[in-house]
Amino acid sequence: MKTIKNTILAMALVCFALSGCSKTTVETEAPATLKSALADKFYIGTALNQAQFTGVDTASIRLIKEQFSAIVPENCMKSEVIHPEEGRFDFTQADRFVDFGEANNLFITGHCLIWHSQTPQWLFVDEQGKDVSREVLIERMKNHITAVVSRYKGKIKGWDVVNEAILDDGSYRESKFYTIIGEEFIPLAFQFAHEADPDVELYYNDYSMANEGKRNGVVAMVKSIQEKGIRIDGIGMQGHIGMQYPAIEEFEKSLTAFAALGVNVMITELDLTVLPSPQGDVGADVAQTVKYQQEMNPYPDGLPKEVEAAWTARFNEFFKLFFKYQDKITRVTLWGVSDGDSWKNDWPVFGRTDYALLFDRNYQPKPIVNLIISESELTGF
Ligand code: 9MR
Repeated sequence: MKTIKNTILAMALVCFALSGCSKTTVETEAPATLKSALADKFYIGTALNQAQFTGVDTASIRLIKEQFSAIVPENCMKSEVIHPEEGRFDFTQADRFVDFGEANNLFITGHCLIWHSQTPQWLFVDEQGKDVSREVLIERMKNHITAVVSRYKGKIKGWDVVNEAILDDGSYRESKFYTIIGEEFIPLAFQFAHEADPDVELYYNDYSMANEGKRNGVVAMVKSIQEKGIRIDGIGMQGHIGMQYPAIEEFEKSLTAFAALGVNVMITELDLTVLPSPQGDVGADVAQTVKYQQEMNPYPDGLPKEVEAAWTARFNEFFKLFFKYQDKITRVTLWGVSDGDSWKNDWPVFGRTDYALLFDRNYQPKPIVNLIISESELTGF
C-alpha cells in the first residue's frame, strides 16, 4: 500500500484592515484520520448496511468516506438475499453496495458465498422436500458462486468464499453442505470462485479463531486446500471479542499459525462488547440467543468512566497486536460504523445498549480513535 501523507497545507490570506491589509500565510494541518494514519499498514474497513450504501444515513456516509479505506456488506450479499429462488437472483442491493464502493474508491470485499446460515432452503432440497444428491448440490453451489462472482469481476477485490465451516473443537460443522457433499465442498467452492474470477482474492472466514481446536482445524483445512493446488489467499479472523474472551496470547498464536501457512491474515468483523455475556462472550453463532433480562443491560444511558476506560484499554491492546503483525495483516475491518448500528445491541440478547464500535451513537470518535492514530505513528517500519 502506498503511503499517503496526511499533511495538507492550507494557505490562508488574512487581511488586517487596520494595519493596511498586510498579508499573512497561515499553515494548518488537517486532522489525521484512521484511513490516513493506517494507509501504510493495512486497509481499515467497515461493514455497511443498506441505509448507508443507499445514501440514506448521511452521518455514517460522512464517516465512511473520511475514516475508512475498505468496505464489506453486512447482509446484502448473503445467499438468501441475492438468490432467493432457484434461477432467480436479486442483485438490487448488492449492485448499489458495489457502486458505492467504486464511487468512493474503497477496497471492496464480498461477504459471503457459502455459509450454513442465511442460505435459502431451496438450495438443499428437491421438489418433494428431500435432500438433493451430492451432484445436484455441487452443481447448485457452482451456479451460485459463478453467477455472483462473475457479476462483480474486477470490482470486488476479495471474497469470503466459505464462512464458519469449522467448529470450536476443529471438526467440520454438520451443515447441509457438509452432510451432503462432505469436506470437499470447501475446496470446490474455492475452485469455482477462482474459475469465475481468476484475479480475485479468496478467503476463509470464521469466529472464535483464538480457540486452540478451531486454530488447528482451520490450519489443517487450509493446508488441504493448498495441497490440492487450489488458490486461497487469506484467512479472516472475525474479531467479535469481549472484555475477557479471547486471551490475547491465544489470538496471537492463531494469527501467527495462519500467517505461517503463507496466506494473508485479515481481522474481520471487529467489535468489542462491553456487556455481560450469558455464554462467556465466546462465538458469533446467530442461532444462539438468550431472553432479555434487565440485569443483562446495565448501561442503557451511557458507560461509567471506568468501564469506558477499560474498554478503550482492551481495544488498544488488540490494535497494538495488529501493529506488531502489520506485515502479515492486510486489512482490519470493523463490523459497523457507529454503536447504534451494531448487531451486538441485539445478540446474544435482543434489545440491549452496547458500545462495541469506534464511533459513538452521535457519530463522534471515541478516545480509542485518537489512540490508534497516535500509536500508528510509533509503529512504522
Ligand atoms: O451483523 C449481521 C446481522 O445483521 C445479521 O442479522 C446476521 C444474520 O445474517 O449476520 C450478522 O453478521 C454475521 C456475519 O455475516 C458472519 N459472522 C457473524 C456475524 C454476526 O452474526
